Parts: sequence; structure tokens; C-alpha cells
Amino acid sequence: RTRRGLTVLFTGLSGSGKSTVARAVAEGIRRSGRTLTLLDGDVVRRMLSKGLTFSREDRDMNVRRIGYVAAEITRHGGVAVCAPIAPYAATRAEVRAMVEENGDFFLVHVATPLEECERRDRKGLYAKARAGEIPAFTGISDPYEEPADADLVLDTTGQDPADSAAEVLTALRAGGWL
Ligand code: GGZ
Repeated sequence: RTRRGLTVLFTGLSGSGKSTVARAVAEGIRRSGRTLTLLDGDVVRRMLSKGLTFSREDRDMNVRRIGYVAAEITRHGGVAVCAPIAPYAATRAEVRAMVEENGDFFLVHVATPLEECERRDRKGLYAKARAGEIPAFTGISDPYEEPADADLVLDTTGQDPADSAAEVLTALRAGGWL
């Protein structure tokens, strides 16, 4: 039996924990027996969106491309998990609309505060952004529009990524998707 398809979109700042949580959620969905595609941010930027910058136009293009692929996966009854920053509400809404033409959309806001993301600074990007070495860095010198339509809000401050992932999986089970 083909089940209704689903896209889970994680949105949040760099260093918020969205990729780590998304990967664990993807693994949990796979284990539940559903066909799962993870549109990993790094891979997307290297393959699907190679050559795109971090201008508003290119971010929108990147997020739309992810949304298009996710909508196709959803249309065929699969589950797509993706985790771009996706800083613009209007672009997220476009993705939601594309996906909801043929399936379900679940938005997870990884709302780890900027201070915590910057404190972690896993890749040293915030330091570079503060020093002006990376222009238009989300949260520092470029906008992040907080979602008002999140299905789930997570804060990974002081929380094991596995526990955050479990929260998402519980919500997906409660919604009947797993
Ligand atoms: C934000 C940037 C930037 C700028 C490079 N602003 O922590 P990371 O490194 O691995 O995640 C960030 C990633 C964001 O790419 P996305 O495709 O998710 O962004 S968007 O949805 O806005 O298209 C960060 C790195 O790329 N990075 N420059 N200026 N993040």
C-alpha cells in the first residue's frame, strides 16, 4: 500500500543543530520502514545548488530546488527530510504549497538561540562573520525570519541531539506518518 507522502523541513540558524537532528530523524524514519530521502545541506550545496551564493536570490533558488525535489519525493509516497537554513518565510511558504499539492508538510523550527549557535561556533564561521570575513551571514549580517507556522519548535541548548530527534519522531508518530 502506498502511503501519503511527507516532507519534513528543518529550518534554523547555522549551528542550531538542524543537520544533526535531521540525520537522526531520517534514520528513525528509515527504521520505521518508510522510504526515506535525506536532502543533506552540504550535499545539496555541492550538487543540486553548486555555484549558488548566499544572496537572497540564490538562497531562494537553493530552497526552491530542495522544495521541488522534496515535493516530487512526497508525490510518490516517500518521505523527504531536508535542513537548509531557509531564512525567508515567503520561500518556506512556497515550498509548503508545492509539497501540499500532493502530500503533507511538517515544519520543524530549530530555534536554538543565536547566542548558543555562536558560542558553539563549530566551524568558526561566526567568528569570521563578526570579523567581516563572511558577508551576509545569517543572524549576524543577514536576516532570519522566525516561522509563525512551525509544527514543532526545538531548542537544542543543553539537549542531546538524540533527544531532539526523539521529539520529532514522537510527533510524526502522533500524526500517523510513521
Ligand atoms: C549562512 C553560510 C553562509 C552565509 C556559508 N550565511 O553551519 P553550516 O555552514 O554548515 O551551515 C551553513 C550553510 C547554509 O547553507 P544553506 O544552503 O542551508 O543556506 S540557505 O538555506 O540560506 O540557502 C554555513 C554555510 O552554509 N554558510 N556562508 N553567508 N550560512
